[in-house]
Amino acid sequence: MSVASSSTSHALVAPGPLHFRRLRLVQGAAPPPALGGRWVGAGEGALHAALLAPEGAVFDAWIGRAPAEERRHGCVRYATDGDWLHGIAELDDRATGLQAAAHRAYTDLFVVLAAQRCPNLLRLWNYLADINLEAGGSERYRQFNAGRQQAFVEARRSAFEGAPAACALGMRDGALRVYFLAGRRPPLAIENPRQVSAYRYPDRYGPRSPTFSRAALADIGGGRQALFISGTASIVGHATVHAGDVRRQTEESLRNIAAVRQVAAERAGVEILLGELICTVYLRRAADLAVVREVFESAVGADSPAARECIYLQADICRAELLVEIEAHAFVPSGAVA
Ligand code: 3EB
Repeated sequence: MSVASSSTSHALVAPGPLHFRRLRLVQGAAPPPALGGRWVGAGEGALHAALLAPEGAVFDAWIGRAPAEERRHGCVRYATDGDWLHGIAELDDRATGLQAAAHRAYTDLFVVLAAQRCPNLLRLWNYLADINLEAGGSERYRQFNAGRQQAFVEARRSAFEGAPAACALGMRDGALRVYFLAGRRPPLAIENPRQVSAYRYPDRYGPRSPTFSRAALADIGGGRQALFISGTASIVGHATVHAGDVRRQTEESLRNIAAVRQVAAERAGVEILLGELICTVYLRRAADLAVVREVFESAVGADSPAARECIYLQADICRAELLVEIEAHAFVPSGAVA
């Protein structure tokens, strides 16, 4: 990878660099020229979840080579620079039910990707209302899992080993929303040795398993690679641990992140520092903010970039006993190992 070649075919030419910025913005400010991203707190199409900290609004921006115009297909809005693609599939699930809406959103998203130069998913962020609600005989998260997995299988996408990194959170209301980031090259899927792979969860967690890997490692051009760590909670093996204890759940989530980081660092051939992670912490109960923040900041270092950059959102986690979930990504130099 460090050896430059003058005779590579066009298909092997390295992509332009992908950049990320977590921007704090005042309400009404124009979004920066990004491929796309996620507004929280306030801003155009912000998540239907309270931003507990920091105050104001945050835009998580994915930035390519040049500003790109927004295009549409079905329920998907997206923009691409030819090397990277960011999009949002958004669909009101009230008329059709959530399983059909998830199936439709993912089917549209896969049609968009199949027609692009960058068909490989790097990361997915799933948001849906009332995630733990029992509706029509099953929990809405399970309905979502059924529709999502069916769309992956029909599109001949990896629904098990090699599934993309993801998260799935419950919003206070609103349509199903799936944010996605894709590139030209497939990332390397990474699992957590402390946890059963989510796509192998036993069926007591639902007839169709969740479709995600614990993390993904991707070359993002410019001599850097990105580690995308999926939503990570207090699950060991496949069991929820520390029910009712938000402090212990936060500590266990951080142990899971440490385990994923360790595997990823071996694969990446470089160190991945905890204090350099860009994290989003989802809390079921706003009142837990102080405890979760204290545990998080003492783990990452109160003066670290991770503590400074972290955002805390109120959201429901996909198992009713879970009180906290942490997702993260990190950027590191490309390793010595090709
Ligand atoms: C878990 O580990 C917690 O359904 O896409 C984390 C990350 C979770 C992604 C998803 C769910 C998802 O099972 C929940």
